[in-house]
Amino acid sequence: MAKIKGANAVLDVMYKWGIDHLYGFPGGSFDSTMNAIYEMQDKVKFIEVRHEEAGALAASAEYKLTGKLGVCMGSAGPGAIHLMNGLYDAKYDKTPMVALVANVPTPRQDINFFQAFDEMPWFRDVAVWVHQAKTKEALPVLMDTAIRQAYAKKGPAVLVIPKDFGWQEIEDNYRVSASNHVADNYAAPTAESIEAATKLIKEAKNPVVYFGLGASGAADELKEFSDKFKMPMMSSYLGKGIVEDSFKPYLGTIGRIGAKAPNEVQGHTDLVVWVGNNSPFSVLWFPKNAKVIQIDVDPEKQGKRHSVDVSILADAKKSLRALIDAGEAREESPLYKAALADREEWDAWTASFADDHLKDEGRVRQEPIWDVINKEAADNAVFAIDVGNVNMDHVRLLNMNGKQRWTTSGLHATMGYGAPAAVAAATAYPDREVWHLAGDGGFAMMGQELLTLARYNMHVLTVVFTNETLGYIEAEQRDESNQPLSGVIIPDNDWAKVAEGMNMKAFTVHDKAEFEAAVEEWKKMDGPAFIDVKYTKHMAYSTELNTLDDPEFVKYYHAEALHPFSYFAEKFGLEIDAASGASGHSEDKADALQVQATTSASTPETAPDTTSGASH
Ligand SMILES: Cc1cc2nc3c(=O)[nH]c(=O)nc-3n(C[C@H](O)[C@H](O)[C@H](O)COP(=O)(O)OP(=O)(O)OC[C@H]3O[C@@H](n4cnc5c(N)ncnc54)[C@H](O)[C@@H]3O)c2cc1C
Ligand SMILES: Cc1ncc(C[n+]2csc(CCOP(=O)(O)OP(=O)(O)O)c2C)c(N)n1
Ligand SMILES: [Mg+2]
Repeated sequence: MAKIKGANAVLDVMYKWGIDHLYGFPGGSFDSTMNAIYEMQDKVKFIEVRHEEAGALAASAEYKLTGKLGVCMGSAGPGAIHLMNGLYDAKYDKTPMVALVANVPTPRQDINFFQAFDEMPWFRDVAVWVHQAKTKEALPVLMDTAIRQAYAKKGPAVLVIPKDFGWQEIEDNYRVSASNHVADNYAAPTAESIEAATKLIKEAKNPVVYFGLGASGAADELKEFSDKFKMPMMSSYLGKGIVEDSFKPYLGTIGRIGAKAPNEVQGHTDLVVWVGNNSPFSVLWFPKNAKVIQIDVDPEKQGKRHSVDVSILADAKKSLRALIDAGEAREESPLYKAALADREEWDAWTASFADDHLKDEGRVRQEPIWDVINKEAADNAVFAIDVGNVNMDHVRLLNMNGKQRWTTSGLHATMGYGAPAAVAAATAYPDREVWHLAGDGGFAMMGQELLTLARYNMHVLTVVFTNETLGYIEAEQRDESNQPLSGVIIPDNDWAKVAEGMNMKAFTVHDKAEFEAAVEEWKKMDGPAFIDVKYTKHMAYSTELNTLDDPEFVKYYHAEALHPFSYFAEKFGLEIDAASGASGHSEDKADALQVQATTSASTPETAPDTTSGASH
């Protein structure tokens, strides 16, 4: 019988699952695995990141972008701990991934040896499955199990490899279950649930669709559904990009980062068709007495965020198709007309700044920069988005076409996600353009990964929006809690010099023309480039406040051309119970709504909630 070393067997199993690379960083406890990486370099590419957290975030981003599981590694002790943030990102965004963690040789594990820890308890909270091999023969079996567990439970699986087992030989007769892996195949809806939902759709006055990432395979059905039943559509943030932004009835994302129309429209519906969406902020939205048809494949999600009248425990695509086929076409409702007009005005207002680039104390505004990104990004570009105001700019200003891909750290929302995600994007899609977009604070957290982008000559454009502040938190301190700004300053830096020092062509730009020229330079290049945009320090329009009746608000946001929602309501004959706009909510209110949403069996007869934003 042929023999194979334990660590080689682990990589061999991975390879047989179709995974030909992993992200990592060596350590003494990983000597046997590093040796396997060396010996198997023809099959498995080792992408050497500069921080284990970056490797873990890259592995998480890889599945989010491609649907294929990513693998990362961290050596015993500090290397293992550094993985944690990436593992939590995967846990909260329901992302399959495998982390290989080293441990010191078995005889040294219980004697307080250098970097010897009982690592299993560390990972128990975050991992969907965690196991340390007790025999060398178990290694390939456990790797096969880790991959199956990660896919099945949609989260990170952790395999701890004692160093000595990695060196030792085992018989090369283990079985790999890769060929038995089947893609998710969720149920079709029951006839009863479709009948009940169709009745609600027929009876509703002002129905809307609210979809999320669970609808990602159902873009055509969403559009057909919206068109047939004349429902405006809104999404969670992770729902962005499923339906192209140019589809007018898709208003965008609800929440603090979203645009004005979706935040206003949500407060005036009487029926929500809630599709594959578990947005944590949604407990704050929609009238409490609005009826809900919820389509989700996970029974635990049914009724979690709002009281539900018809639960459809089934796949989004199949359910929407069944509803389209079963229902009668509807006329445009007053809310539908008001919604589209509200969006149109917002689009025109946004576009009006596209060339008005130095309005804010001589620094370039968001719109001109994103106008260039919209024009220059390839039709199949991939966007790696960090965490901060960049999420707001991305969701409001990037016109995605349905073919482009993007990723961020959704629920865990960790700063520093962008650079590792760019590494993953460039690895998974070497022939596509990758745009890494980050604030100065987020970039400073994981900026060392420019070294990785440069070393592997990845065609990634890193754009850093330098506003010299942790803007997302600055806006929250000012708008939400009205407190003095505290701890938000980031001293300005010559970020381009930093990037040049990391072997990258770099530019500093101050206006639209300079930005455009720098982007075009990069597009002609083969590898990475870096642009430091000296960006506006002025915060983007606050949908959280949205107090268009306040002259100070209007002046600060240059919002003279915008109307409050009541204007559109009146114009299209929509009866509204309360003026929409200001949120004025608190976390306490969110908690109260959560309790209401998860405990009420019947729909409470209470006044509509007019909350517009989300306090994060
Ligand atoms: C700085 C920052 C600010 C943010 N602000 C906002 C905000 O203002 N608004 C906002 O919405 N989000 C915001 N987010 C993102 C937020 O934290 C969540 O990550 C996001 O809302 C979750 O989106 P989701 O529910 O669509 O995805 P997920 O959490 O992945 O949920 C998907 C749902 O779909 C279901 N599903 C899966 N497959 C199917 C299928 N085939 N058919 C049917 N159902 C299926 C799942 O069971 C699940 O319930 C922000 C993130 C950041 C980083
Ligand atoms: C690791 C981590 N620490 C803190 C936060 C809280 N947080 C969210 S956004 C943000 C500010 C982001 O600042 P920057 O990257 O400069 O972007 P800006 O909002 O200024 O565009 C902070 C501190 C976080 N999400 N992740
Ligand atoms: Mg900043």
